[in-house]
Amino acid sequence: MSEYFKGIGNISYEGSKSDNPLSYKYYNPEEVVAGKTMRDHFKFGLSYWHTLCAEGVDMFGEGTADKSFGAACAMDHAKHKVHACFELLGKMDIDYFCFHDRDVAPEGATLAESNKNLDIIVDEIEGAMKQSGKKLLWGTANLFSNKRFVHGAGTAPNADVFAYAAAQIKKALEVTVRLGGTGYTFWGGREGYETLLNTKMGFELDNMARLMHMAVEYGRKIGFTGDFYIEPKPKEPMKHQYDFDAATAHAFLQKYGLMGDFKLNIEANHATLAGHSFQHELMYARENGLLGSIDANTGDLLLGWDTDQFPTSIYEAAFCMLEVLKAGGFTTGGLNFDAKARRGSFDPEDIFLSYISGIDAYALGLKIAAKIIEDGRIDKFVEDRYASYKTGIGADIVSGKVGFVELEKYAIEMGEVATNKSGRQEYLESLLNQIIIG
Ligand code: XLS
Ligand code: CA
Ligand code: CA
Repeated sequence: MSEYFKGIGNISYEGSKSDNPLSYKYYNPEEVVAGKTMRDHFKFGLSYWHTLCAEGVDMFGEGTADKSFGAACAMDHAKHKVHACFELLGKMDIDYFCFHDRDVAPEGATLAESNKNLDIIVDEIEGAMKQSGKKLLWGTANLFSNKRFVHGAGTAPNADVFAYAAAQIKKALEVTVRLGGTGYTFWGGREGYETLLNTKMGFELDNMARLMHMAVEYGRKIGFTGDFYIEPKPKEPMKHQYDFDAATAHAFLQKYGLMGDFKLNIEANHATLAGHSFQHELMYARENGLLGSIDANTGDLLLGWDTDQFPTSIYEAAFCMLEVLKAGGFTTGGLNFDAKARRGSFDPEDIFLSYISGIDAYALGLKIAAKIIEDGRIDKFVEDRYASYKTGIGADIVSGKVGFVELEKYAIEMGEVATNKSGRQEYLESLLNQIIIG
């Protein structure tokens, strides 16, 4: 088997004093934090599309990174990508990967040919998985790149496109089950609209739900026991995407009776595009039992689009891991780096350096999150802030004992609200720094 990343050996934990750029400074996979090894907490995943496919093309320029892996033709290229992927997983000690059907195998002239191509490459992936012990976190179908999906897939105005999308998901589900994936993601890149002048919004949403019900029915039939995920994103490429944010996806799942089979795959960059913080989306998902998996990355606030950069902010990583710890950890999901090195970082080595930057940031984030919980002062502050609901009139409100009539009587007798306590935002922000630095 050829080696694609020659001269780069296994990346291992060398500690924070190491000056070897090709080592983990904080991620020590077997170190126990908050009762579990770091490896088990994170279930780190590699994104096939960015890592093996993206060559740094942007709207204004061609690729800068060579990801041809010395291949002669499309199918040969696909095979080389599989082995390059497993070399990276092995060298970086990453246990999981995620892919779209079209990332791994080229689209053929017909759907039957595309399926055949996929089967050939999935054989290759299955072999590499058996040999290495690496696992599939989630699978998905690319229902946004081909021009047939110009007006959407499940929400397309053309029923033939709906049928094609359904067929593609059927195959992607079969592949996910075959490879033991524990999640299946719906990211609706084209499921939205450019103008309401030509759009039946309600009908499109009904159709999206029809497609998802078909996926659940078929998936369960062929033995998929994992979770389906909706990955919210408000826009880009469409002006408006229906899975706008966690709360919108939640309302959709409830309306169409899909709760139970679906959870959410929360991506940091999509949260900020929706005008939320990453933590907001994660907290919303956790508090509603919907925290399924995470696409870890970051945007750039000055650019304002979906730049899918590797995350290096330890604050963001800490807030994220705080939600994961409070949720009791991942079940089917994990932490997939849906991220790519910048266009200017085009050396093969940059793939390693960028994963190291994200993985180390999350290792620090986990440790900070565990410290926040162990310290307990922030959680206690929040508990105390709502203490008035534990006794007296507050307890009566929560238990449903009182309504407007009783509350009016209470308010009249009370006169004015006697005390309102400070929210102490600045104190909490500096306490957080104190907990981090110690
Ligand atoms: C694009 C999305 C996509 C999904 C999978 O913005 O992040 O890559 O994660 O289809
Ligand atoms: Ca994503
Ligand atoms: Ca993204």
